Amino acid sequence: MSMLDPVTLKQVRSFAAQIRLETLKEVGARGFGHLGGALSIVEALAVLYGGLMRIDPHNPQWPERDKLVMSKGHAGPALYAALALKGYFPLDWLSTLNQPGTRLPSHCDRKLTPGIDMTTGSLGQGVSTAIGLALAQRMDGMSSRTYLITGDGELNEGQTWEGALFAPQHKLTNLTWLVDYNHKQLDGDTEEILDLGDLEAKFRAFGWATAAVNGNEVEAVAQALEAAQRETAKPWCIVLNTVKGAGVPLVADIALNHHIVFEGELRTKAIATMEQAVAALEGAQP
Ligand SMILES: Cc1ncc(C[n+]2csc(CCOP(=O)(O)OP(=O)(O)O)c2C)c(N)n1
Repeated sequence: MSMLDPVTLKQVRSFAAQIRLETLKEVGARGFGHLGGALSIVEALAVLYGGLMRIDPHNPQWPERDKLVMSKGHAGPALYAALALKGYFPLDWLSTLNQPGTRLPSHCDRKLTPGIDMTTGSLGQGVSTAIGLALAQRMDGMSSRTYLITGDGELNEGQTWEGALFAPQHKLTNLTWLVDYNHKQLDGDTEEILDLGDLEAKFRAFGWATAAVNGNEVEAVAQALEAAQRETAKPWCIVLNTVKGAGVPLVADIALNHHIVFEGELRTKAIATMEQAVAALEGAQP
């Protein structure tokens, strides 16, 4: 069933706002974290977990499920917020983020957190593991799919380009790669460090079916992901044009917002603004 009807889109927009709010509260409880790159992928997570992926939150190990590899593992907090809101684990786990003994570490760990399909954090490696999962799904005759999220700075890793060559050669139509093109990496702009240029054209040249969309707009993301599901010849790469810190101007306006201290007035104001946004969306008409 398409996610593009107005009622579903309204629900997904509301889900995105809730993911954003819970991410702020979660990182706020720890006082610091990778906030910028967690916020930029919220709409993608809202579409994936808000209806696009075939999943069962009450059975996280369901063999027939679609899988997600969050290769930019430092964005775990946004994914944890989505998983908690879907009921994979209690919401109050979120306040334990990155604390000693937590089941929600700073970076994703599939052995600790229900709903995390792959352990990540060493950038680049998730491309290879996602390809392995997609190949295995196909070899096992499953109709399930694998979704991969990488950063743009992450594409500095040569391993990612090996995967970019491999997947089209093997016609991995069950693999969809989302690149979070927020133009920022740890310590500067991608254009200054290693310019990626026209990323969509690069992936097309490697043999992928592609789209470049506003990655912070749920309708555009849903449209592209649904097109990828219909594809029968190539894997899809969706370039998400996003803003690092999207949806939270107080964070987006910080030039180096990769890993920030998030406490005091900044935390209070950002959370209060997001609470208002959640309330406004809940009352909105489709
Ligand atoms: C192999 C490896 N090298 C370095 C790091 C440290 N590191 C963590 S995040 C990051 C920047 C990633 O930038 P990008 O992929 O653009 O992420 P985003 O801006 O979307 O958060 C770096 C260098 C790492 N996690 N893994």
